[in-house]
Amino acid sequence: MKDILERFRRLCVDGYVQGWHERNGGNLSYRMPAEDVSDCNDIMTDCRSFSFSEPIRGIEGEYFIVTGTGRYMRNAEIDPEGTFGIIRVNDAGDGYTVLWGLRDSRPTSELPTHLMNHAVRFQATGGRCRVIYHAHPANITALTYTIRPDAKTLSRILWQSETECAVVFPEGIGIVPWMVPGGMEIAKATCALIDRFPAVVWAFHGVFASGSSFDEAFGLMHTIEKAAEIYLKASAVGIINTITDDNLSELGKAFGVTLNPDFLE
Ligand code: 2HA
Ligand code: ZN
Repeated sequence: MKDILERFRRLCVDGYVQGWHERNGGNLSYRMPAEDVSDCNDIMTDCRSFSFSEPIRGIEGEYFIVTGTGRYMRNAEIDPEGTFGIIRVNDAGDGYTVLWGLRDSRPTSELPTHLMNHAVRFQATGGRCRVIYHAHPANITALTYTIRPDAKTLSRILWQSETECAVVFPEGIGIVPWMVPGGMEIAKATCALIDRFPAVVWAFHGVFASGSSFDEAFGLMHTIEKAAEIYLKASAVGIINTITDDNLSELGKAFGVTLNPDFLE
């Protein structure tokens, strides 16, 4: 299999092994640079075309690898062609063509969120962002039942729950209150936050994480989930001390990152 498809598959399997992809939960997309497109040229053929419910700006003519709707990350190992595929968004940005894979399937129900997030994150990162990853990790989802859906509250809890967090996501993490998944409305709500934050939590559902590489997106998801796990464990026993705002400022200085000043006290 092509190297880029192998690397895409590896993240699917790694997420499944973490327990983040029950049944058909979660989905993944990757914006292909020109070198990946030319490497995959010999396996791509125009198969089927579909329309979006409304045009999506900023990704016209782009190629993506995406997981399929109803498909299980668990099966990426044994059935890559049935689990994910390559699509090209048409030049008008109002539909796409499947070029490889997605056998008997279509792209994920969260395709609008993925593609709109790619458009926004591309701008926000000067073109570096390539990966959008949605997963259902248990601890960060559980945490959303215990707080108001507020980015400052969530970001401070995570920063204080694991020393690396403030360095990994100094901007903080966004949160969307509960909404019906799978459509344009939740896509727009997520996009409104992902220009400022590298990841957005969906209350009572899961997380959308972004990255310039599979490592970065997976690592961000992993860091968020681990911090949430530590917080829930510490809360269950009783938190009597924590990482202070002075400590957070010291971390920022030591690692040369600017923590979101709105989230410091
Ligand atoms: O089932 O995760 O949000 C795929 C999903 C929908
Ligand atoms: Zn989901």
